[in-house]
Amino acid sequence: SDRTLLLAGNWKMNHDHLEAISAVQKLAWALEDAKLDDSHCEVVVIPPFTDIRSVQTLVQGDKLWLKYGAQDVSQHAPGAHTGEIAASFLSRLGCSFVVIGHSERRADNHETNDVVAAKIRAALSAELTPILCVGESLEQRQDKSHVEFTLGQLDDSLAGFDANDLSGLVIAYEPVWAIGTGETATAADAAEMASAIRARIGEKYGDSLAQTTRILYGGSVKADNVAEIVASADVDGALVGGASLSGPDFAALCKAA
Ligand code: G2H
Repeated sequence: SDRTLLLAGNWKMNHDHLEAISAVQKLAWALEDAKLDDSHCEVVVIPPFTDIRSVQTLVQGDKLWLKYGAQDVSQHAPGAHTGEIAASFLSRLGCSFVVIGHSERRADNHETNDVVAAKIRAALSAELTPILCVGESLEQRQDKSHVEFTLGQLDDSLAGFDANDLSGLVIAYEPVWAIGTGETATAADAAEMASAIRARIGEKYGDSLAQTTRILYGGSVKADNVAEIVASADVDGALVGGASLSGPDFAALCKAA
């Protein structure tokens, strides 16, 4: 496809700001050693909020080609919302992307599809690219309601938007049962859901958005399974947790993709 391969490293709650500097520096060196550049893929690191300023300083200071983003964003505009982080703050720190609706936040922080939709709206208004996460539980996979459930999450998370709003949107299909468990969906499972998601985007927003939307797979992606996963026509990259924490490991994964 014409879509640029996207490899996004979601660090989750790992690495403080000092560890972040070292991890990004090592990633940059390893990407250089592997002779990778942005003609092969887009590489994104997604650290905790407290690391972002340090990552910005390093990326801009050393003119690194990798991009960075945040793991969450407030749905609110700046104001009286204790503990929240506004989308405009993230874009001012040079963030390109923001993960929205990760299953860990849906589970731990009771994020509903309505909240996810509001966060997407906030991100878009600050010119951040949302990485919208959707995906089913093990129970839903077993009773075969996984496609219906995941497309329902997609519909509800995108309620109220039109095709113009959503240009550039990234969707990550992350089956909950494959996250951090060592269980990976098969490449065929990932391909099936990615093509169902693309078809649904096409039905609702038209073919042009369907063809430009990047769809990632996430859930225990590693250097030794990434190639098979991104070989599917509808899978445009990966959202990587554990295997993105070490710079050299993540660079190896990017090279293998
Ligand atoms: C899924 C993924 C990244 P991991 O959550 O978002 O994490 O690769 O550790 O399963």
